[in-house]
Amino acid sequence: MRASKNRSQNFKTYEIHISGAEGIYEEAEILKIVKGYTKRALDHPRGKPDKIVITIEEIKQKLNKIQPLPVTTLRCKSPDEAKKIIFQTLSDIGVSKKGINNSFKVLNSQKTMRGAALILEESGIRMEPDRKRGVRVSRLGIEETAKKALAWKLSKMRINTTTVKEALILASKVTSHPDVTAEICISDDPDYTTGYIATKNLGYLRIPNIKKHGEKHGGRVFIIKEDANIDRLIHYLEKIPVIVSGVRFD
Ligand code: PML
Repeated sequence: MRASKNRSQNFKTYEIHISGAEGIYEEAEILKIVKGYTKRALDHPRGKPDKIVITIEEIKQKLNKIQPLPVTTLRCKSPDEAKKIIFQTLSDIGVSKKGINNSFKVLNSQKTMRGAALILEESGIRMEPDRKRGVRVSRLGIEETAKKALAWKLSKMRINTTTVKEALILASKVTSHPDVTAEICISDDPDYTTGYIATKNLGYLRIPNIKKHGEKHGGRVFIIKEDANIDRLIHYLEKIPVIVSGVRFD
């Protein structure tokens, strides 16, 4: 689902991103999911969309199974502290200052992207072919038993929400690609102030107070290997179906 609205300013019309969602579901669930996605788009805190596009595609390929990243919520009291945590975490895994600063530029920009930016870990160069659109992670979901086990685990941590589950599934797909070093995410929802940084080894690290309440900026940055094969990476993120499985009740 993709919801947007047009805004006119200085005789120009801009499309503003309102909300997006992706999933892999059984055919029997389609009506329920479409209703939920439509409601989500119409009620979004970023505003009322004037266009909602819902695309339903049959997946014919075999689904690739992945494990979800382990979840940790860090202690963080302010956006300044969040910045320090992100800086330290990324420096420790070898991301350059330039790479980190360029990532913050994208995340703090008022021009919210629909998809994610790709930033090289050493040179900090942006690599996504279309900067307005970004790379849109698609074809991702969770198996029914894994979904129940994940809900149970997250409930114990008091974070069993759709927002957390969807972000975790997305981060698990993104970091499962060997060319991805880390993902940083700040929600573009003005009411949602928890973000995260995710890596294959460190897991999904939630960062409360990553931005101030009411701020509309946000987005996703995928920090990638300097020699990443960009076409293959984008193909994996956008087209290869991946499903989270094997979550255990323990
Ligand atoms: C989003 O708005 O989709 C991003 C949410 C990021 C954080 C989710 C969490 O609380 O773990």
